[in-house]
Amino acid sequence: MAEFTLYCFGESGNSYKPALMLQFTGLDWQAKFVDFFNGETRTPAYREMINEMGEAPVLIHGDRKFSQSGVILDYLAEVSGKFGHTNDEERREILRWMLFDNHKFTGSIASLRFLISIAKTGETATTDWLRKRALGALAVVDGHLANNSFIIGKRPTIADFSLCGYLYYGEELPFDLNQFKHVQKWLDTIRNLEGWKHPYNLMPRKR
Ligand SMILES: N[C@@H](CCC(=O)N[C@@H](CS)C(=O)NCC(=O)O)C(=O)O
Repeated sequence: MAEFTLYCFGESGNSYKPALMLQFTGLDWQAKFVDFFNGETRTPAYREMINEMGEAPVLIHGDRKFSQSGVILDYLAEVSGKFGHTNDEERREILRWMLFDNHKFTGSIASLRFLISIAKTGETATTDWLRKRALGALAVVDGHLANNSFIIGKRPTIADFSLCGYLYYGEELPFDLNQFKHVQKWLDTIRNLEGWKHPYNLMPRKR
């Protein structure tokens, strides 16, 4: 039995964020498959036993349980001593970018990918709105990375792992990432860090 268990599934970029962190830190972890596509996260049992919010990821460490990828990343930085802040200013910068990620960046990119590539709704007023919002948020991050190798400067932190969570899904992304040159370079740099794996090689899938 591994020290850490991550409830996750391959298609979940939000789960990929802590899975990547577990991978980069070298912590002893195992994945526990969540059958999202058959409704597991919406069952009363999941909400009662695993996560009242009805979401993956969830991290189990001994008798402690965490949900929300940002909280899990923060906890893993604390227990591993890696990829976290070294002072209060960095702590706030990391928090600032992870909040931006959860709200506007992942919030729009993940929803757009779900509608177009998984639910296959076709183009609608909702996807049009989400695409504009996703591209706007990507432009913000691209502009920031024009002057910074990583999100809070010269070294990777949990803010990078949070923001990059959905960007390795290639053709499932319903927009052209090539227009964001600095984002592309940053993704390549993260891809070259020791231990990097694609989400589908890191987390289980059943489809
Ligand atoms: N803000 C949350 C988002 C988690 C989330 O939306 N998870 C999705 C999978 S990527 C989920 O489990 N959805 C379940 C549902 O909507 O029923 C986080 O960062 O952990």
